[in-house]
Amino acid sequence: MANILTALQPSGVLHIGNYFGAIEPFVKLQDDGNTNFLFIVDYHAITVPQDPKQLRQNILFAAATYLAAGVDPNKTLLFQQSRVSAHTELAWILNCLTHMGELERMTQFKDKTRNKGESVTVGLFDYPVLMAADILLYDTNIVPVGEDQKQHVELARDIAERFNNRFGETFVIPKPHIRKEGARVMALDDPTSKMSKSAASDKNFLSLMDDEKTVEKKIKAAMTDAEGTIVNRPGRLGVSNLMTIYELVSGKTMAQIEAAFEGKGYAQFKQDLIEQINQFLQPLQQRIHDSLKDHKNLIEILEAGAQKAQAIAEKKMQQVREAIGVKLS
Ligand code: AQP
Repeated sequence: MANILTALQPSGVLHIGNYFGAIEPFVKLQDDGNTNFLFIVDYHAITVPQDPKQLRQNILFAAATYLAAGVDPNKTLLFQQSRVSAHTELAWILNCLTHMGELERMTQFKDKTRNKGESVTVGLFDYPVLMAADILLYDTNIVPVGEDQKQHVELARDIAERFNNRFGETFVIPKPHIRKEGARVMALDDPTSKMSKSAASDKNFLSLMDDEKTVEKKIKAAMTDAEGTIVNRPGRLGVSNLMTIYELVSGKTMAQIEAAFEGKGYAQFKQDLIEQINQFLQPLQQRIHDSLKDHKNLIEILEAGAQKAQAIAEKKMQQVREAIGVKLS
């Protein structure tokens, strides 16, 4: 029995990297008699500019996607981060234990701020501390995440250990849970960087809502190399990435994929990949549409989740306030 927790930003329509990196691994752990927390980190999303109307839609869309992916609100607390104010309160306290140098070393911060000059917000810099608060509030044991978030979970562990050493045992030390294949789905148009929903070009990602024509266009344009074989080898970034996507959506192994396409070229491989992706996406999209139709139900599920989460988080905050000496008795 463990506490399992993951979260996703409503910063755009979720992509297959988010699905296979975080949502599917979470859903697989959901049935093991664990206590499950899945939330929509809207306060993380505003670390970069968001249009308020679009943000509201993205929050509902994220909730509908989780339900469509198999998240069961009877087994999982599904809620919006902004509805539980303890997340930001704990983040402030943890800020006072976190070193500037630790945040400066975060590779996601470096990637997201490249060429941005002075317009980078303090919120984006501080993002990993809010994420540490998200995790530590709920005595989390396991955090299913994509490879890109491993460094942030490790920082949460370091902060928890520091807090426990200074103020006494308060936080559980969490562990990242990273799948072997598909932990880092790369961008279709640049396989040296990860697929990202807020990328400047929509050729970067395969959205969970892409229709057949869009999938076809994106896969046909996806970067490969001059070799022309369907063989997964280190250094063949574009081809290996497409083969990984094939593996994820079809459930086949790399060896099976290599055998099926031996002696065949990119045109045939890409055509088959397009079909596999569409077969995977269409039923999921149908379920997302069905869920979105019942707007009221989505809001009720999020609200019920928030109320339960608030009660758990407030208990932990009382312990924290007492430990650091701000609670008077
Ligand atoms: N390319 C990826 N491959 C595998 N897993 C991925 N994840 C993200 N990209 C990939 C995992 O999805 C979960 C949710 O991520 P997030 O929404 O909190 O933010 P992120 O990691 O910054 O993801 P994006 O898509 O790149 O969002 P933007 O563009 O808004 O920053 C995490 O578990 C993450 O590891």
